[in-house]
Amino acid sequence: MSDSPLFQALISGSLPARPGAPAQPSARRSGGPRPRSGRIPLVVDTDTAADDCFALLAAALHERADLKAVTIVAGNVGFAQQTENALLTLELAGRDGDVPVHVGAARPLVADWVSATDVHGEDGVGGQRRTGTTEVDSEHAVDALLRLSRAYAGELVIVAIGPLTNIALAVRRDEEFASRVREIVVMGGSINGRGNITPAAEYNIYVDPEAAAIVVGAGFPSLRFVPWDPTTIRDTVFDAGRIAEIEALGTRLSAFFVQANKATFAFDSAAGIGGSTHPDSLSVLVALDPSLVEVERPYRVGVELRGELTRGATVFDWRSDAPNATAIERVHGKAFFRALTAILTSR
Ligand SMILES: [Ca+2]
Repeated sequence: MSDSPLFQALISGSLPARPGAPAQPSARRSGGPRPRSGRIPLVVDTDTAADDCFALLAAALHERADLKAVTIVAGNVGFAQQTENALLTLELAGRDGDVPVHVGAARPLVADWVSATDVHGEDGVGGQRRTGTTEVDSEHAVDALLRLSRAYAGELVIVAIGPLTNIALAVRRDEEFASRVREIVVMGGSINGRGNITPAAEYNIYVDPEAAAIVVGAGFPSLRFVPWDPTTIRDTVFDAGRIAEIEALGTRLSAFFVQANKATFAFDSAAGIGGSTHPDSLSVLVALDPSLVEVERPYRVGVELRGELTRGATVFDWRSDAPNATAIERVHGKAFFRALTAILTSR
């Protein structure tokens, strides 16, 4: 499908949007973050390893972000290690003890946990360890999500960059939860049918497809997907030249980035991608800066739960008259690189 003229026209933006879709592909479907106070109340739900860390740096340090909490979900690497990685990242950002870390679901709803240590290394941070002793908050991640959705009703933005277990549990705990969230940006799925953990499924959705199915059916006022393919592996690849640019920044955060990114860079390069990919940090930055988005279209998203070969695949129905989400199909890659390097330059 990805080689078809129709699909190529669609992803290149040369195809007119279908009737009823926004006239401009990059037009926002609904009320995105337009912060009244200039800063967006934000929660990042994360399986913290590698690019999750850089996403947390952006959330902790970007001038438009008011990071209220980090919530941890089962995913990339060992659960306790992910929590350590989040605390390490906040320490490096100078935000440990300031931004609470809440531990959430330590396994998917139904499926067995599947790690991504082959991609990100055993610990996901290249052996780096924190020096501080800040502890996690005693409140469960799902309770924190529900509380913050009430405290910032109509304003809260959630960026979900791991499997969707915590978000689905919040949806099931409180039927009004989704309606109180201004926007949720989900890193997951692919709009061209190409997965990364299986031929058909992207990792975050594959690990907990039942949770993903709950989230796409929850009625969030604005649900935006940052897909793996093609967006991430076309627009956010950092090749060796870009990694060298980051290393040359000479900051503590740039050194952290280079070390934490090494395993992913090696894996993705061996997979023929041409460098490391940064879907999680992209997800945070598009939530904060709409100008990074070049093409975004409405879809009705479904999740395959039973397919013999396709469990965990996302189906982006481009023909539906009842979209439940948008997909960010193309971003300004150079501007994204500049935005992330600005974060890495700041400390
Ligand atoms: Ca992640």
